[in-house]
Amino acid sequence: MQNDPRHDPYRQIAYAAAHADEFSAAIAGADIVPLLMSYVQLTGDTSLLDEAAPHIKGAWNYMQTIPTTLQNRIRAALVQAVLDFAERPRELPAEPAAGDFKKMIDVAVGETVPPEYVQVFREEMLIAGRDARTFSWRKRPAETTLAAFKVMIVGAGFSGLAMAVRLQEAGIPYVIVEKNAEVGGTWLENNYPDCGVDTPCHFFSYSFEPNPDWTRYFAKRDEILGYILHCAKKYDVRRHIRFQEEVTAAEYQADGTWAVRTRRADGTEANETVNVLVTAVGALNRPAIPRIPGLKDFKGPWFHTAQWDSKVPIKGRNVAMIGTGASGMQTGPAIAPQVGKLTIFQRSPHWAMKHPLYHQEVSTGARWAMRNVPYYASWYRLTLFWAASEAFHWTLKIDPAWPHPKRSLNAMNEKWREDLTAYIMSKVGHRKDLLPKVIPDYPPFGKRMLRDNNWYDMLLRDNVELVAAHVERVEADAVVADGKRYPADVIVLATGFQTKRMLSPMHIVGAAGRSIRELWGDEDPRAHRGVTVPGFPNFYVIYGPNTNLAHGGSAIFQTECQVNYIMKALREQLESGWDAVEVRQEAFQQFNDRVDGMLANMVWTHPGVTNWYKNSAGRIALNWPGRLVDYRDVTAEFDPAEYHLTRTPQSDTRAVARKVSSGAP
Ligand code: N01
Repeated sequence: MQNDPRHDPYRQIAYAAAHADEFSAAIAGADIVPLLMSYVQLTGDTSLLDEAAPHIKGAWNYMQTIPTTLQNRIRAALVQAVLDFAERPRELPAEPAAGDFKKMIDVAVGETVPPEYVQVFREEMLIAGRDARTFSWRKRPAETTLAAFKVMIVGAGFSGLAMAVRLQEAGIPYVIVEKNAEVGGTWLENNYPDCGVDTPCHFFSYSFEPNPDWTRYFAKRDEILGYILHCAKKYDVRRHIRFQEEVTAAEYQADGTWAVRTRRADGTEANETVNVLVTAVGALNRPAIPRIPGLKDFKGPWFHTAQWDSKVPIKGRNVAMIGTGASGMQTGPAIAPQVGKLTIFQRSPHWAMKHPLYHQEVSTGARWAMRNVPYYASWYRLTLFWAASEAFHWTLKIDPAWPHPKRSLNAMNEKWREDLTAYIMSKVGHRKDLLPKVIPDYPPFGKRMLRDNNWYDMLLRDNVELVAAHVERVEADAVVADGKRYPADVIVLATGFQTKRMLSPMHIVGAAGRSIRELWGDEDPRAHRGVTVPGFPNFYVIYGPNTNLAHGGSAIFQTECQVNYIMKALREQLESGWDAVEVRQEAFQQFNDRVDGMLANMVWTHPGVTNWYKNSAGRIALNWPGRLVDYRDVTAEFDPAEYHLTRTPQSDTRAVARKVSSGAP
């Protein structure tokens, strides 16, 4: 990852200079703010920055009004700077001077960001093609120590692969056990019509593997899966993956190892011993199939969006779709033009916003710039980091003095409500029958904010009916809601995932013989820093409790934070020769008290809201309450004082090593 030639500014300069006409033509269609930052970083000349600053009002690329004449000057100055560097090669500064960097960030996003962002942006941006998160040993263990150690990762989705990449970098042996026949996790499994991401994908990608070739700002499933496949191949992870094998159980052993039981697709079972178990199974992995009476007796096909059956014909048929979350928002508008009738059953409406880039393709000029203009892709990613999360996190906090606590949280949230309502009115305002069904009564962001995928336009179609009523039962050929029968040939369940029964159905048993289910129950998972659990030594969870981002941001950022933390824990273990690393109860408690305190005034706890983050006691078990930069801080360092670090009494490391390498239970 270090010094990847694709992001090497020297290579980019040489290429751009050698293709000067192409360069000028391409950047005419690229975004002006990252071009400006490229120029400033290349030259150190901040004069154009000062001129442009008053015209940049926000971090999305459509939030700038830089006059054309100034834009032309910026583009010309950049071309000149690149040609000049190519003609008189010299050393580029590793990164902008400290004061300039902060100033550049502020101008790029159109507001003054708190100083703590400088460090996180440095890590995110791959400045000068350098991966700031590269793993390094303080005192590299002996090769024999490393060779005798083994980590098992459960799952080869985004998280499992990120973990694998870093383990590989450190030279720590590992295996990935993956239940599917291919990598990709949720992005492999979910293949419903129009499935895609609602986080801008230049940010929804690994920091160490920027993809200059995204064809859309919000990519669809096949392109995302293609990216994951590319990463698995490029980082040579595939040979460590055992496909079509599922971890069914894992039990911690007195010698500090985990005895893991797996089941292969052919039904055979195997046992294996490893030193460390890392679960990377995601939270949106096990479909939630609602217990609707009669569903099993429905005579037509029915399936969950995450198990879309493309062999089932839907053309011209009566399709009933239950659920109107992110999956339904994409599926419904995609299938409505094909089906005979689409009846949508909505339990509660979601807020959905229009995003100018949601349906747009990335211009060829911008793609050229991502690949060939030094620093462009990094600065573009930085603006997204801000725009898609940090810029508005503060607006999700409940203002205790706010006079309209039922419908909104604070003045800014009320403004969101007004704007979103106006948008809905602009779409379906003339349909008095629809309006009361589609305007939520809870504050915006209480459930995950959706991007309008032509949902409201779809509702206006003659062959679409929105039923805002309780689904009572399913009959052989119909769905019954509030006493009325709605004929159906096919039922689509867009009903989400079993998010709170985390790590289910794996049976994971910790040090005192206590299972994770006994500890967490069905809906109250908790972990230290989202990653470690008392009583479960040498065990790490990625996308664990209270790590989900519900306001925006990128789940991959969170994953990289967790991987960084786990790597530092492993470093401590391997450099110091500990057999067991187990979080202390007090540290865990303190962290969880802090998280619960932070959550107490966040929108998801609002009493009028139901969402997949909240358990029946009202506790938010899934979400990280803070900003991304806060989670980065929480996971930046591994503090040994928070852990019991032990050598087991029977610590004959050679015996353990023999056991691990033989795989014996
Ligand atoms: O699931 P959901 P999802 N009877 O839980 C309804 C990510 N994602 O798969 O809101 C009737 O949000 C339920 O009703 P209610 C993203 O993080 C991202 O759509 O509980 N209805 C709701 O309408 C997202 O948040 C993308 O009242 C029932 C729906 O089913 C997460 O995945 C795309 C019901 C479930 O919505 C989950 O999204 C897809 C019942 N018995 C997913 N049970 C993008 O990036 C449930 N519902 C674009």
